[in-house]
Amino acid sequence: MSDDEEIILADLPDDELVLQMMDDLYDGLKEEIEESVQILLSRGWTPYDILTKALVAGMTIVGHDFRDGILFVPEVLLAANAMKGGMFILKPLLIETGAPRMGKMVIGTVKGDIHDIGKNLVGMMMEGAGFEVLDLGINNSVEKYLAALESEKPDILGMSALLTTTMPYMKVVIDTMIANGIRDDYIVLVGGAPLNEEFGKAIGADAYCRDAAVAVETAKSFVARKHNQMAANG
Ligand code: B12
Repeated sequence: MSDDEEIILADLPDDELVLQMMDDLYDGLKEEIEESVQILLSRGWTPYDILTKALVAGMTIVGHDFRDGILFVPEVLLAANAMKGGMFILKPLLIETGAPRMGKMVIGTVKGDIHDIGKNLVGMMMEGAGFEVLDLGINNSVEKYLAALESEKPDILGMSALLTTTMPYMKVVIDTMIANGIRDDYIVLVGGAPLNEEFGKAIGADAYCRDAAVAVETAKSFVARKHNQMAANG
């Protein structure tokens, strides 16, 4: 196909459309991403499959090329913006599952860190699974986390960090919770690309979750355990 010939997204079969979406995400084409998301929805794709198989998969490629110095911050910002366009369409659909209220989560990215795509995904998936989610946004200080715990009384605190320089701040938050005698009142889940299970253990979190699906499963099992304990204690 020549360059000036426009691709009609709706004419592409599913597999080609998904590949095209990865290209469009890479090029930061928000409108095309939004259109493709709508096309896949109209073809019966589940919001979850669109999110994971097209958007998250596409963002992974962007991530690799950013790491390797092929893409730079402005391009990645455009890609992130295109991804957000797609997520904005999917969010209400993911939430619309009518799942019973499972519990409440306060989630935020730690101080010094402005990455929020993964955190937003976790929040969306948690809402989709029936959790009430209060999103504190990015760049959260220990004071902001503690104030939200105090006012919202959630079951779960979720912290996100994407930088090796900001991930230690999670320990600052947990240590302050310990010092204030409130650590055990909450289930603390942590996540973000540079983290791993050992790090989660070392800083005293209840669990590290590698992705949003694991976050939902982990949250469900911890909340169930907490409710059982409460029932056993009368
Ligand atoms: C997009 C992006 C950006 C965008 C962010 C846009 C936005 N609104 O978020 C922009 C361009 C702004 C950006 C800026 C920077 N970035 Co950046 N960025 C990325 C990139 C390419 C993708 C991150 C992403 O969105 N991934 C997709 C999501 C879906 O995945 P995720 O975040 O990992 O989240 C999943 C899991 O980790 C988990 N999870 C995440 N959070 C949580 C929380 C909880 C509670 C749970 C349970 C689970 C969980 O579930 C999520 C969903 O499945 C990564 C590369 C990478 N491979 O991660 C670099 C990366 C994180 N960035 C990096 C860097 C260096 C920077 C900058 C310092 C660059 C600069 N020189 O200015 C700045 C930092 C600014 C700051 N102070 O924060 C480095 C970090 C390296 C390091 N060792 O610390 C990376 C790894 C790229 C690289 N290899 O060099 N970045």
